[in-house]
Amino acid sequence: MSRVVVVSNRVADLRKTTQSGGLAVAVADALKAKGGVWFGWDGNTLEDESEKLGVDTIGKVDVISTPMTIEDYTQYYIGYSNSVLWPLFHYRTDLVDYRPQYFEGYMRVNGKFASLLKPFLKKDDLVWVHDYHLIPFAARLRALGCQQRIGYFLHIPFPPPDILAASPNHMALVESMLQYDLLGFQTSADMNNFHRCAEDFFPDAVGEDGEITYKGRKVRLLRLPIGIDVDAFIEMARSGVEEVSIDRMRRAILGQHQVIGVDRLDYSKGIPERFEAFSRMLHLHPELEKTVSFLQIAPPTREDVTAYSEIREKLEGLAGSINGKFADFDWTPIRYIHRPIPRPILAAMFRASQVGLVTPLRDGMNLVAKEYVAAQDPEDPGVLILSSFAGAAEELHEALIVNPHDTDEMAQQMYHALNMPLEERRQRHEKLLERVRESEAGTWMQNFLDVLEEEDAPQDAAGPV
Ligand code: ADQ
Repeated sequence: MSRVVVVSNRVADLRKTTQSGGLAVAVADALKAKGGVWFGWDGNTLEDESEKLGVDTIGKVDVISTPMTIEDYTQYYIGYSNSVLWPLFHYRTDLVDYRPQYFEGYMRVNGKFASLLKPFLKKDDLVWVHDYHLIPFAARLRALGCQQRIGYFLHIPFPPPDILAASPNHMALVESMLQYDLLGFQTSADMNNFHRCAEDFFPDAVGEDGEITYKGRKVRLLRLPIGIDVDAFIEMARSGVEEVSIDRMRRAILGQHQVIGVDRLDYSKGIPERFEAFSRMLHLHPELEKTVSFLQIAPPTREDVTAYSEIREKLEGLAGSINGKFADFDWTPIRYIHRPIPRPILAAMFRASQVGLVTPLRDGMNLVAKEYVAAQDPEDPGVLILSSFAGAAEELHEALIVNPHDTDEMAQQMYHALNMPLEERRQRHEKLLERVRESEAGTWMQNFLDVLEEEDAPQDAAGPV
């Protein structure tokens, strides 16, 4: 098979065990096993333009990384990617902070990245571009004359036409996506939304059977839910519990059930709604006093974006007021940790928790849902409560599915989960684990690349957009 070149905004540190971000976790797991090249930003910003490319080999992966200027970081990363595209694609038009210079920066950085990568590309490489930061990347590479097959996977939701149209650049975004050979989406809903956008915005785009033809170029569409390295996670959860540190943590909660939530600190994850629902359950069921606590682990991300510092303040206030209302000398109802936690400890914490709360307001997939399932002891598994607005809900039907906007329903389902008979828990868990295995990280990657490689002859470039 051809060499795989992964392109993402940020290259992950393949030596670290504390990646907190779905793309970093899933792609790192799959690429480390398979080998290839990973190209992206190294996480550093510089005052001035400079091309200090870093080239490093970690195991079977060649990592090529570049810093970016502060202006690029502000306009492309903080600006267009995270203050326009992220809220827009999560249906939060109210949070979109659009400025023309953000889009200029976005296009500029995609162009710079393409020029930096081009000298490293070989004729038969399969180029696999990831996520919303790099939508125009194929168009930029094509403009430089690159003829390789280029695929794209969107890790976040794709919105319907009337939401996408809120961005002044919606036509350019969709037209850029039509420059790829293959487009992968997390769910059929996302794929259908893209299809509708292409047909609504471009009457010349002709779509049928998972394909769209536009200006003589054919792009294939694929629904391919992302997954985790299941056996590695099971192993981590099993062996981690024996570690002294975890045991100490478990003893600290002895005699109590634990509900757990683990997310990057992001407004899309529905964390305040979850705190409210936990508080509502304690209010409705005073008999639960001192018998259950809620552990929320949420490391801050993107703190340069105002909406993220606001959510942090909001959560700290909420946790404080709920604890103020219910806590006692020997009981803290909500424990809130906001730093990254090594994955083996995270896995063990999942296993030690009777309920996993995964209740985003909107989420591409949500790997935490799959990790929680994999981490459980099959003999005495915990219960997953899952938002109907997470991509994972398209697969994980045996979870307790909730509407995260409905505090009462979430409170009731949490109570139901805490009291669910063992037999029902086992049955649900068995089925859920089967489903989690169907979309493992390794198979997900292989399936994408197999389809990307399928067409033998590269298509002619349709020209830059
Ligand atoms: P994210 O929005 O980052 O990913 P998610 O899929 O849940 O969301 O992945 C988060 C990952 O970070 C998980 O592997 C989790 O274990 C890890 N993590 C979270 N908190 C952590 C902590 N405190 N310490 C260590 N690790 C932590 C984006 C999309 C998702 C999509 C993924 C993958 O938003 O919808 O599922 O990409 O495509």
